[in-house]
Amino acid sequence: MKTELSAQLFTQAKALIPGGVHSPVRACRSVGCDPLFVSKASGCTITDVDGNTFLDFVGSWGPMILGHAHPEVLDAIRQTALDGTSFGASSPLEVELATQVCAAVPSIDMVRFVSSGTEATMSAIRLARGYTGRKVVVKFDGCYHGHADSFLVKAGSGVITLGIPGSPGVPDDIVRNTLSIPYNDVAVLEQTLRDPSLDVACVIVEPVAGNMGVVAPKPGFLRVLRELTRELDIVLIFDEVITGFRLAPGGAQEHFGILPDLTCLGKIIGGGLPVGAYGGRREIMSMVAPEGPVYQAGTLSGNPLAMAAGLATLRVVRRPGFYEELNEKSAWFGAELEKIAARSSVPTTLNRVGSMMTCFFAADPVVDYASALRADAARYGQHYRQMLAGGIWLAPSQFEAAFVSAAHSRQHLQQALDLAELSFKKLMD
Ligand code: KE4
Repeated sequence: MKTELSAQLFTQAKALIPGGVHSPVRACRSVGCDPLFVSKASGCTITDVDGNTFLDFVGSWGPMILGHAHPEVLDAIRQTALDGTSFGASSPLEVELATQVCAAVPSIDMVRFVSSGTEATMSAIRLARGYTGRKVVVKFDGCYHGHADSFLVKAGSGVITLGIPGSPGVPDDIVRNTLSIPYNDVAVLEQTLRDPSLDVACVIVEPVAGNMGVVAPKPGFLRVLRELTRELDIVLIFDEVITGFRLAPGGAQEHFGILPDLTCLGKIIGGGLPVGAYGGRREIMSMVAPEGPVYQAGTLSGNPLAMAAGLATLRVVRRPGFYEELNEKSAWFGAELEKIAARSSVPTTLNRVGSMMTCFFAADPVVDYASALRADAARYGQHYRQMLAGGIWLAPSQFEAAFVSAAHSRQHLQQALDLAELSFKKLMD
């Protein structure tokens, strides 16, 4: 596979940009190769600057549920751009998208748009602290909520991949108010939330974790979390930046029937453009400036192009049968992958919820951060490189999710399965 132009660009990039990338996981360090530079993408394929085309299972880390360059999304962006790209003032599209989000997500009465998932989650915990007057944020090991200071303790996603247990530059007196406990452990959860010495403002959780690889909540985990936080007047925040409009129109909270107090969204609601959102109960959201005292602002919040791309995306996902078809073919794909792994005797565990999944190179179940870290990341790296050479674009980390999109046909998925079978065989050589 020719990679000369990517190599040249990477050399240039490293002189100008830290690590040569604008987000650490893209550097592909944990999978032992240099990043390829993308020139274009369409449907379920992505093409690099050297002309190599791949079947894409990253989907820009979740936003591209329709596939890339969907004609309705492109038309919406194109038409909107003709009337200008940013006003720094209110415009009709932000009201329309707010209407769609509030109608689709069961727990959201009011919503505020921002420009990234990180902005959404950092604003949500500030709001929870302002609403309760308390300080402590409880999160879960292996869950990643973006790179705001308060979250960088035992985070998932890029931090696991880079092996940074937190991060330099985060003052102790910030992370002193963040407690990270094991995911799926109701005993530790109850003990923590009932600890009278703790002044817990909120719990933030990925209702399906995607950033230690995909890890589903054990039966009852979310219910107990909801019951305890309600009993103790602790704000429950679902970080649905990945799961929002991925698992269902109403995200994980619709999928599991558990309603949080606040929800963070991102990725899909921007249709590939920069959008994040946080929303929830009116009595909490009305605390946000200028209606209330909790300050949050953003130059490009509600950007018309991003709103238009998000609206076009939600129009398509709302069509009858969209999720049924996506989830059915994802289930088929996951089941076939499990059969291939079993035939190849490569120790793997497949965790899948809807169209998000992770094939862990681990023999035992992966139910939390500690068990995820027992996966063989080096073997994942070998698999990654073999699949890339065969034309399959996977997440460059064992601790991320793979996504199936509406643009993946059964033929595309079968092509990926055939290559996975070859790759597994090589892993056992
Ligand atoms: P952004 O600030 O990257 O838009 O969103 C942060 C975020 C918040 N919450 C969840 C559940 C998330 O998954 C993310 C970001 N996801 C990662 C991939 N797992 C983004 C990829 C990257 O960091 O480059």
